[in-house]
Amino acid sequence: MILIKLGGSVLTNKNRKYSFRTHTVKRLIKEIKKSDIEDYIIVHGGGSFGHPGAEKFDLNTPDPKSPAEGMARVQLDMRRMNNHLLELMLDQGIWGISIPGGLITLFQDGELHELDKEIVQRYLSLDTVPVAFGDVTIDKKRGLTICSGDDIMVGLSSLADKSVFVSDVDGIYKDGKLKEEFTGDMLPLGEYDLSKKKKGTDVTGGMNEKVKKMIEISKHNRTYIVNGDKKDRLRRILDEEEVTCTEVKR
Ligand code: IP8
Repeated sequence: MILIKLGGSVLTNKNRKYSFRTHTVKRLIKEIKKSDIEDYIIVHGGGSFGHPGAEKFDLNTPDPKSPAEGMARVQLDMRRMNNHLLELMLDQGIWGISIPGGLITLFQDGELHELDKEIVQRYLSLDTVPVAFGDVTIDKKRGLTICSGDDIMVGLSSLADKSVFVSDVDGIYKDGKLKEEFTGDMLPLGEYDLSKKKKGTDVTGGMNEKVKKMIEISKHNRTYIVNGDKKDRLRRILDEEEVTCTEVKR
């Protein structure tokens, strides 16, 4: 079983609200289809659909503004984004099933508390491809919070033997050098190691938070980050071929 996280930075143009990168996403779906993998789950992030609204309503803080309206708006934006992806998958004969993060998770003070893996497994057993995504969800303390695609990856990690994070960078840099392997003791990343690309809003913590979650995931499976903007890298990593990437290890 392989978990594929399609990051918001490859699915959308993060500097332009609601800008879905149809051409790139079509290619990434083709790469998945062309690869030899059979059982996989797709997870995606929020990009310029989820993050601007989450920021506007402070949904990732203990004290959101107009929480009911914020929840309704951001949930709608995320479902629109998910629909774009599902449509492109369907066009290529991949039967994706929408799994909103808000319906399979429960949070406790901003941290993932529970994730219903059984729902995901049942869709898998029906020969479909579950497509779970970052969302607004219920928080037992705060009322609501943001569930990132990375939280979903953590929650599903015990089901998989490999996790692939598809991003817009070649991997993780330390002291300006791309690392083939990255371990927890190399954190935190310095200013110099973070991508200089302008990324738009990101309410869920940026690269340091992502890498911490990847380290958590690597307790259960082999965990990689690869550049989805470069042709064929996703397919190569899925097929266990040599490719530029970083493997994250505990
Ligand atoms: O892009 C965030 O998911 P992420 C989801 O994986 C929302 O951090 C709703 C902003």
